[in-house]
Amino acid sequence: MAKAQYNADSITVLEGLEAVRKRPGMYIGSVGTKGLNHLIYEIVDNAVDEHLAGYCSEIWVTLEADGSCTVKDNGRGIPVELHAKGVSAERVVLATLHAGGKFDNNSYKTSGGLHGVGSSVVNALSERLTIKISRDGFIHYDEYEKGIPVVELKNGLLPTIGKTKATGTEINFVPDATIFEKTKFREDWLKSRLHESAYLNPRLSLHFENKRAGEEESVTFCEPDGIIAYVRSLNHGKDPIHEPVYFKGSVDSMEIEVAFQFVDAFEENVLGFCNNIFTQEGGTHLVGFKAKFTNLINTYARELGLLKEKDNNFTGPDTRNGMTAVVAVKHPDPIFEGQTKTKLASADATKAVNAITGEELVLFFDRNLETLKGIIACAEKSAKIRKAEEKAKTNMLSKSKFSFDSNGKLANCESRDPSKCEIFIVEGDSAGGSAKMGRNRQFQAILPIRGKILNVEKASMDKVLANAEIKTMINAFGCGFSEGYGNDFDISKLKYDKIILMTDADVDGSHIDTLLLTFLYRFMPELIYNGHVYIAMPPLYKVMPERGEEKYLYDDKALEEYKRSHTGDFTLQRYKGLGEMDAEQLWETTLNPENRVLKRVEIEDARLASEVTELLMGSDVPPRRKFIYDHADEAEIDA
Ligand code: TSJ
Repeated sequence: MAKAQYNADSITVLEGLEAVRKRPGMYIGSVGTKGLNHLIYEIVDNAVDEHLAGYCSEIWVTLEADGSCTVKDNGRGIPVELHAKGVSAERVVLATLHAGGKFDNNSYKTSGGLHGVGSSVVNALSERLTIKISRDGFIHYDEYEKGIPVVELKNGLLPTIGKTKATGTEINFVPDATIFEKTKFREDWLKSRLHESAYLNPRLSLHFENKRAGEEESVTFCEPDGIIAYVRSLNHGKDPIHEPVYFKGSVDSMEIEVAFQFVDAFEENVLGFCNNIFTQEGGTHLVGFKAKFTNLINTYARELGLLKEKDNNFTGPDTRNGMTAVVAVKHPDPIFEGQTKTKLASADATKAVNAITGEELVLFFDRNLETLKGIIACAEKSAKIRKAEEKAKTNMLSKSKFSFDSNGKLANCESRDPSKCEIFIVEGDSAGGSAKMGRNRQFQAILPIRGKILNVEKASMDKVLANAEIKTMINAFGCGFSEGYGNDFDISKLKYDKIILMTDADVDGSHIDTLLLTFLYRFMPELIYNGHVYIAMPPLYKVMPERGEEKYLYDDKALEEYKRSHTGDFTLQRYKGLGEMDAEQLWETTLNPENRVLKRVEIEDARLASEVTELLMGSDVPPRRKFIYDHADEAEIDA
């Protein structure tokens, strides 16, 4: 097909695309699976914006059998008429960096901003992208390769490929395999993201369909109860002490929505969103909510005589002990900062959320005294153990500084250069023993742990810190930890570049992984954010052919492949656990950076960890294998 004529504008466009393709990480964060999945979120966010503008009620997201992704909505359809630059407006949206919003009067845009990178970025990073726009009675068609249009315009307008009474936008794209390390979209992350959008947009239906061979599935996410349902689902399987509390309000052009519910557990789970974007690093909206909440609880506790004159106020974390909350704000012009630009910085959000929380919660608590008392009881429990914790922590830290005994089982490495060092957390003493013998002691440390570590979600902090395995890990990593009232975490003191979880490929092993991830996520989340945490993938099989080389196989796909391609007899050995391998085999298959397979843990894995525990513990078949096969293509061989 003939290419469009080049003029000054199209040269600017090409330069823009070139910039995106040269430094994709700058636009989408990474060229790994996370960045890859972001492509879909960006496109979906455009459709969600159409919903926010009031014109779209359904979004369909399909993972196609050919590896591409289709996103379709029933909105107005991207404008196709001639734009000022002499081409269809669609071209301007899809092929100009940071375009979009130009025709848009929707004031709470998600896409095209700091988080949404703009559909043109997706276009630039796609081998092929096709778009069908149903609008004005016709289906208008356009197509791009690596962001460059391959359809010839007539008088600047798109060709039509049919008539229709419907309206909407449909995009199909194939991510560029020369840009991305992997091109297989992560289905579980996508579904959880779509579900999140459903909770945040109660009048929107999001239909997910997976058409990839062997993975066929279709599910619709629709949550008419919105963030109330979100809080309920976050508390699924826990013991709530009251029904969710919900309130909303607006200040100036900001809209604020809050839902919360306390559970009987020592944990705090407050999620913030701004314009549908999850604010991972928190920010001003949460500051406003938390400050007013703490202030109200202390005021009520004194009024009710539950705090006496001599008593100190509850701390912020005390008043949020057991709280699960979603704070969602809509801001016409949000400012984001922080390492990952997921911290809301707009100062007016603090004031607005503070004000609405004050007004609405007073109304609620005055009418619901029992709930209020239940919440104050949670704060009392927290304050009580806080003192014990402070003591436990001081004891532990002072002891650990001088004594080595809680590091007794650690076989440290010789190098003191953290950038080269690795620590393996190994399940079981026998595998730990083999690992100690098989490792490269120059840079590999081995820390065997016995049985199941404490589930930190369920335990109070003093118990957590009294747990021997946890003490040993905190000591070994060297970077302290952050939790609740204190933050002693300092990543610059981390002694190992890679923290590698090495457990059996069975239900117990995966439970241990989950517990370890939960611990790391709660106490040292930066280790996960910064990509220091890995899961070792020991082989599942060894094949010993009558003729030819012995081989280790890491998943069932590899076994099938081997059976298909290998002629002649062979013996198949199935590894059930790490303990079945001797030191040499363990080195060869799981420790040696030349051969081993490591899966890097991304933050979504940790966020999903508790759901995964349920999945893994609730089934008869050893499902970790399935879980890992589902993600086997994720595994990276680090050579
Ligand atoms: F941008 C995109 F390609 F990523 C994309 C945009 C992908 C998908 C699946 C949907 C959309 C999209 C855009 N859906 N709906 C819209 N709406 C508009 O772009 C639109 C329509 C009409 C008007 C108007 O003022 O008449 C304005 C806008 C921004």
